[in-house]
Amino acid sequence: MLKPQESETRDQRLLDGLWSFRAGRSADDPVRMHVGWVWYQRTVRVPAGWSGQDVLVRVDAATHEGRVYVDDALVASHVGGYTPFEADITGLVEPGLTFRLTIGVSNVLTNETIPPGYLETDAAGQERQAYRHDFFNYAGLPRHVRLISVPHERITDVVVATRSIAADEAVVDYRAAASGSGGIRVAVVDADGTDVVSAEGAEGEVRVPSPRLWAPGEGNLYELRVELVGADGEVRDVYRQPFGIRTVEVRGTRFLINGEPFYFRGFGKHEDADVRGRGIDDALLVHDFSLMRWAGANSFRTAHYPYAEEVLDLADRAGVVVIDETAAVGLNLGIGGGVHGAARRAAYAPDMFNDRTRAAHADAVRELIERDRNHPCVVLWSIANEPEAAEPAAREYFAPLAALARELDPTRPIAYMNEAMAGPETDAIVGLFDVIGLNRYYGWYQDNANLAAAEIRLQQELESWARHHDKPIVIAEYGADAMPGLHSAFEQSWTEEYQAKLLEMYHRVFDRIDAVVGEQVWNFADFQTSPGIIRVDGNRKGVFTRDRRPKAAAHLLRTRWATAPSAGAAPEQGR
Ligand code: BDP
Repeated sequence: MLKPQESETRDQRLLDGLWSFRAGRSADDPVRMHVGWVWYQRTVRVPAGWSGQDVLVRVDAATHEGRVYVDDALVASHVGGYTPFEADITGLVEPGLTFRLTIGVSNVLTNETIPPGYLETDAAGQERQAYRHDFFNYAGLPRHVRLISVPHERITDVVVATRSIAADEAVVDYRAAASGSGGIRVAVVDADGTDVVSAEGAEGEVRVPSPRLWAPGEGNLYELRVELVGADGEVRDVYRQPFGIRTVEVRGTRFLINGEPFYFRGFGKHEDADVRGRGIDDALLVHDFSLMRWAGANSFRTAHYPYAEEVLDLADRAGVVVIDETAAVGLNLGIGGGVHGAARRAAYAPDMFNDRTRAAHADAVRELIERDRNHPCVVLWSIANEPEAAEPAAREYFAPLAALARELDPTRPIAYMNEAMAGPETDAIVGLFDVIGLNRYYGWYQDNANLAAAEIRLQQELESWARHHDKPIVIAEYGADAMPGLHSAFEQSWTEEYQAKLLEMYHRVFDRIDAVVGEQVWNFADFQTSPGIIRVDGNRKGVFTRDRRPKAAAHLLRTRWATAPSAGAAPEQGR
């Protein structure tokens, strides 16, 4: 789905600001723990200058299900909380006049939604939303709502991908879709605004001379200017799609960007901050990126859902590498509030994660890839976080999803993030993927406050993965909770020293294992979760506090990462 933009033929208004708000049930129902529908409403005036154009309304995210009404007419409904949807409302509104825009949003999660969850009724008769993922179920409208003006005959999709690169020329494939009868014409525009090459037709290739590659730390971008031209030669629509010229490939145990081995240094993140919850905030976004740069990070993972498109736009520009994840987190009955153990029943079953769950998961994969595939920052799709992966039925569940991701995007590798209950010999699905993503907590959930034992077990396990699978390993999570200001001279969990020492121990092990091509600490910053006995006003595994102040661990990372020889190079490894 195209991100809205202004051009010679297009316009948009962000409908940000305060809307009227009502939770769907009784007024004393505390909104924070509300389960079900809430309603946002405002009056919108369609700009008078938009006459003759089609008018769309686009919701960047309605978490987790949204319904859009223009006056009394339902114009769109959508399930899936982190991907956009839009409706053509041309026939219902008039330029210069106002209409009433109402958006209903439900936060309910079931076995058949992505992410999954379930409803419980407590002893007081109160219905509660329970879920198997470790972050607060912030819901509602966390991103922009837009009113959009587009020509009636218009460009509806653009896909750009690098086929090959060489010093003197890059070959870039493109594909555009349009409504109406016009023809497509494209031009590649460089950073100075100069057309470097052009082509005609809805699909084809362009050869870019002396390309300036997008690379880790170098956010070099081009634009593909796409024009829809009528039979009369008149330009009906113009859309400018930013893109980067770069290749991604997995070869043996190496992850290559532009043919060069890349080592991921960075974080699993969250869209989370005090007061605003998951709401988009440009200042926070810029601040997070500068803190990542300060720490020497070259990458992050959009744990555990697709982030706002603006996040990826900034990563493109900053040359920050992204592992892009669906919201499929919690497809695992063996994990509860962070504590891992054997599940008592099958996860993939008609009354649990079933065919409808998989259909919702397929939608999540499709909508993620269709939204984000033009971003050069995205180098790897993560189609699930910590699903049950040892049950043989996991293979049946995941094989079609992996195939779908490959079909939608043959240019990027795919992964899922594994948790420890499915080991190198019991994981039934790892063979479907190109990269092994591991989330490991030796020294925290296992061997707490015993780093010597944790080091031995971590090393043994990573060696075993490397022995059994010829694939690159990215450690997508490792870390420990730390309460800022808590210190100890002893090996004492929850202290800042322990968090830093644990990371240091992991780094020693990573540097001994050749197949490890990345380390992403869990988490960039402390974040809110549902209340629980192992959470202290949220998860404290951040190396920054929730208000973005560094703990001791952040300084340790800066020492290791900010001195790395180049943006993408591996640290000094015992290779
Ligand atoms: C992993 C999950 C992550 C949790 C983390 C933790 O992927 O979402 O927050 O553990 O327990 O299992 O801190």
